[in-house]
Order: sequence, then structure tokens, then C-alpha cells
Amino acid sequence: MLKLYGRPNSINVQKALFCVEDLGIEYELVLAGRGHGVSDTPEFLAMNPNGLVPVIDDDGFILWESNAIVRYLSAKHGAGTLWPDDLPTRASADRWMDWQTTGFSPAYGPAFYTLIRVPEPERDPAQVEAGRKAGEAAAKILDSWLGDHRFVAGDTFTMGDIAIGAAVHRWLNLPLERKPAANLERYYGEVMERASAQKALPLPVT
Ligand SMILES: N[C@@H](CCC(=O)N[C@@H](CS)C(=O)NCC(=O)O)C(=O)O
Repeated sequence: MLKLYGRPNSINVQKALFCVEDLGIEYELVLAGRGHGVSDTPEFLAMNPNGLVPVIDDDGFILWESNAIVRYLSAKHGAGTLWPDDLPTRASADRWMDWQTTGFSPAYGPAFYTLIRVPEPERDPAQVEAGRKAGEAAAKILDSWLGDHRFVAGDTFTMGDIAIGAAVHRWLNLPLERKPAANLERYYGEVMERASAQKALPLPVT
């Protein structure tokens, strides 16, 4: 059975969880990472020398990097659904996955980290504001795209929505004032209708 190592409040682990739940794959979650330990053991470091989660063990095939995991599982189990058959559609899903990890999440990252992980008396409001501002700019790009696209790669839910859905979940649930973004809200509502999203993307964000 597929083993997934990670902690469920990590966005990168949430992407892998969202993916396995959506694909209906049988899996075992092995709690690992901050608060759970495991990721600093020699056995874990032999799987992922970065000491980071998520990691999967698929019958002896070890893979780390959340988006690589989502792509691998989608290609293996989700041909025609999470893994679109049409090459441009697949490339578009891929593009949004990369944007999530290099653009959107790092943009609001300082606000997320400060508001969720730093004790209130130690919070630097400048970090919150920097994350809010950059997050708004990135969210505006996505909101505009979603005005013309039901899901990020087109009419159907794909692996692109696994990564973007997890990131939107965080952004829209940060205790922050955000500008209204009707397309993003509509999209988030559709993503969260999925049982897999409800399981992988809990509230509050922690
Ligand atoms: N690029 C990697 C980043 C992995 C990463 O930074 N994981 C964080 C959790 S989001 C981690 O393992 N932090 C240390 C820990 O939880 O012990 C990926 O997408 O999988």
C-alpha cells in the first residue's frame, strides 16, 4: 500500500493528501515532520535527504517534492481526469502548479507565517502587510483567469486544481482583510464541494 509521510497541516502534504483522496487510492499516512519527529531519523533522511515532507513510498519507489508526487500519482491513477489527455490542457495544469509553488504561496507566505506560526506578541506587522500586498497581487492574476475558466486548466478539475486549491484555501482563510475576488470565491466554493478537499483542507488553517 502507498505510504505517505507528512503532517496534515503542511500545505505540501495537503496537496499529496488531496490528490490521493481525490484519486481514491488506498494509502497509509505516516505522521512525520514538525511536532511528529520521524523526518530527522536516518531512515527518513535516506528517503529524503532534505528532511522535508511530503514523501511517498509506492511499493519501494520513493518520491519527494509535493508537485512531483501529485504529477506522478495523477499520471499513474488519473489519466483523463487529474492528468488530462490533451497536452495543452496538461501543460496549463502544470503551469499553474509551478505558479502555486513559486509565485502564489511565496507571495502571501510572510503573512501566513506571521499570523499562523508566530505568537501574537512577537508578530511583525510589516511582514503581515508585505504578505497581504503580494498575496493580493497574485490573487488578482488568478481571479482574473478564473473569470474565463471554471477550473485552472479549463472546464474540468485537474491536478492543477490540487495545488491551486490548497493554496487558495490558505489565502482565503487567513485572518486578513482581502479585496473582494468573486471569481476566486466561486472557484474555491466549487473546489471545496469535493469530499477529497474537505478531507485534505481542514479549517482553521494551522
Ligand atoms: N518543495 C518541497 C517543500 C517541502 C517543505 O518545505 N516541507 C515543509 C512542510 S510544508 C517541511 O517539511 N517542513 C519541516 C517539517 O515539517 O518538519 C515540496 O513541495 O514538497
